[in-house]
Amino acid sequence: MSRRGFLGTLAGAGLAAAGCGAFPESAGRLLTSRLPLPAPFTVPLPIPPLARPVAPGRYEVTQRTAKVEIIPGTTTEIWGYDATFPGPTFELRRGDPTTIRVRNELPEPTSTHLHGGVNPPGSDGYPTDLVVPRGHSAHPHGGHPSHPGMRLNPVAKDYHYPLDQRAATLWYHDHRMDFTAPQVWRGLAGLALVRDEEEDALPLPRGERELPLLICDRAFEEDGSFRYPRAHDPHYMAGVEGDVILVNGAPWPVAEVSATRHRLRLLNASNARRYRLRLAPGGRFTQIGSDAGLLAAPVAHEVIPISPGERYDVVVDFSAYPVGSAVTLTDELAGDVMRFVVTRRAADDSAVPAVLSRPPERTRAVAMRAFDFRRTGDAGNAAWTINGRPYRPGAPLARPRLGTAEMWRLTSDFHHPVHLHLAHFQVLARGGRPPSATDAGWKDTVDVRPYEVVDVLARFDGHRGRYMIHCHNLEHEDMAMMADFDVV
Ligand SMILES: [Cu+2]
Repeated sequence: MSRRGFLGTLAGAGLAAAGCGAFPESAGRLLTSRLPLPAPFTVPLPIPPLARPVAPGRYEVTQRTAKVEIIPGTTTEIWGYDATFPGPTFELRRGDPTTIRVRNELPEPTSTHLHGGVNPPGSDGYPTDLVVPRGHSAHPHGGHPSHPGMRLNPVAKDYHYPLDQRAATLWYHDHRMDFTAPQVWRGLAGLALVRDEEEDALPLPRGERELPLLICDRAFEEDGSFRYPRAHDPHYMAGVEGDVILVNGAPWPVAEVSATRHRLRLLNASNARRYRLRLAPGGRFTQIGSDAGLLAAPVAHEVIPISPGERYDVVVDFSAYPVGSAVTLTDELAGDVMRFVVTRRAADDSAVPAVLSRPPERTRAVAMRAFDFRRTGDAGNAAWTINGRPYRPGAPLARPRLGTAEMWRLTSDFHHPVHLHLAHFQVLARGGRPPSATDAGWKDTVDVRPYEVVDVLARFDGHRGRYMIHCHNLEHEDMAMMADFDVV
């Protein structure tokens, strides 16, 4: 179905159900599973495998379908990078340029975006820069006129990452025009950790005490397959939420830990679900990093609100709990996420220093621009738009100059986690007031809540060319809430 076709049929009923009244914290519509679900905290926490280079600075990864056991006793077909969900974790280093060849053996085209990466436009995962699998129609949009900027790369594409950027928790995921939401739901996402000397010098927990936690929700059919609505279903215009919380691909898992500090790299890889993470029976997260790298100094939080696309790099000190304790990572909005069981005492020479890093300074904004994220049109003809416009590739809404900073004012009618490609930003204000403690640091995604005004200072560094600003609620993204900007 064409974009125009589905926009023409949007009824808006789902949005009304999810978004009316006092604006609940949830952003999507719940899809419930049709099979018995496992008891929480029975499946061990998996750690995604590390990607192995085929040569220095060179990786090859193949997108394939696979049958995996997610709900014990059933199998689920996934679409995975190297047939795993999450995909392999890439351990990358600042100053070591890396090429990743992505080979597509799936039934549909893909585009891979390294989220948080400062990459040239040809390797940024533009939504119409597609890797088309062998045997697929040469016109993946089925009769659409070709989009400006559309590129069809047969079978494989090399993504070049200069890695001239600070240590940070990045992630990669599919970004195909109109189909990101269903393709990420099937499993096309994984982590990429950038390390550097500044981070190496810190006495942070490492090795098995550094846990990447990719958190997402899914729903399952009776036969174990992923449950998802038909693409662009207007009843799910608000976004799709599942009733099973997966961490690293396992339902409400459990991890045994020693009574020591652990570094948790939290990523919300959900399509639409927002979380407010807490520790039960109590405890604190010491935040050391944001989306785009280490903070200047640690910040303590009891609750971490995390919207789709955001990362929080935190340290939890399990020595605060008696051996034998269960420490549950919970979501204030929906319940359990995963559990840690403190099994033994152990020596701990890690620490969280009072000074962590020297992030780049803020520079003066040379321009101010406004981006309004809003549903437009009436029930029969609704779309998610930016400044009133549904996404049109090749029609940039802004032309910031390379090497400058601009203040971008983000306004919203609903929950919209706003993501900028290329540019990292700092939150300057929320609703004219100082930002929240959890807004600290350089970021690439910010949770803009209903009727909120969020001001960010964005730096346009690294590369000229075409990039994007979009909502990271993936259903909103697929229903046109994206725009290009050109760095000139
Ligand atoms: Cu949105």
